[in-house]
Amino acid sequence: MERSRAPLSVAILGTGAMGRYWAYRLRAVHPWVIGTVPPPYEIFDGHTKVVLVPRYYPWHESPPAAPDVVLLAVKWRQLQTAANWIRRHAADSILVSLMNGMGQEEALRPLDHAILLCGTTTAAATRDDREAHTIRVQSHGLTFVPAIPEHEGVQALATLSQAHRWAWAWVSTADILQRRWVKLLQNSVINPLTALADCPNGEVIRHPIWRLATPLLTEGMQVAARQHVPLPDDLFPSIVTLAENTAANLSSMLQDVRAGEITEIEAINGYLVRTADAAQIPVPTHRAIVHLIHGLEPQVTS
Ligand code: KPL
Repeated sequence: MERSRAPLSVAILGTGAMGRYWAYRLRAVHPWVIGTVPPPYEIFDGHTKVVLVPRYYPWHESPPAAPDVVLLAVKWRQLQTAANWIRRHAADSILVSLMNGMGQEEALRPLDHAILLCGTTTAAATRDDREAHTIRVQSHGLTFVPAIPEHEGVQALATLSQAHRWAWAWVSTADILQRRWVKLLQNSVINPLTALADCPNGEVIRHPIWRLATPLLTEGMQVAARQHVPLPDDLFPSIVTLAENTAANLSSMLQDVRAGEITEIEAINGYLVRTADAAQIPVPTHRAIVHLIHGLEPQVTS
């Protein structure tokens, strides 16, 4: 397929809250958005309201050219749809995944001719319950992406991110691995516990269910240790701080449960259980949590 002539074209896969957030954050480079919800999108960022009308292509429609960069901002349940789109329209593009959880590499393995940069972000946005096209920016946070200085395209993307102040930090692969594990362990505690207690992040630390936080973290840290991932000493207080800093937020898992959708549990606690099983490490609390969250999801009948 003919490549786009723009200096660096970006396609954002996903039109949920995070897809729209990235369309807003990267608006200076006019990214296309691919998904199911057509623009206009209303973005509330503090007291500022922006109406965004990016170029939009539904999943089934072909874009005019292959994008140079694909930013994966889909939910896990749409990863297969995204992978199919990439296979058809962006087989050689640079893929940047900022999805929660782990296991993207395995899920996207058939596309191993593309460069996959798995990063992590603390940017957060939520969909407005009343207005389907509206999102609220909760935090611009910081985004960490693995730097590959020897790759020309990745280098061009890094330069672009700096020029437009996206707050993307380009760090070593070892650094990113540690950051992804920290995020995984944080999400493995806050997300399912808020979903089970049906409360915002700030309330869960005072809820009786928070007693499960310590066993969840202890088991998760054992799995990380077996993977030789060094972790900071202050992980438990950092999780409490994260919950406090995002106090009014409904975690992404709670949002999914309330919307009656399949959650990301398999990419978070489920990933920990599978990794632990392979290393024969007992993780009974994570196993129970995965089971309980599946009980809150819609039951798929075949
Ligand atoms: O990443 C999050 C999520 O909801 O997925 C946190 C940090 C817990 C914020 O809600």
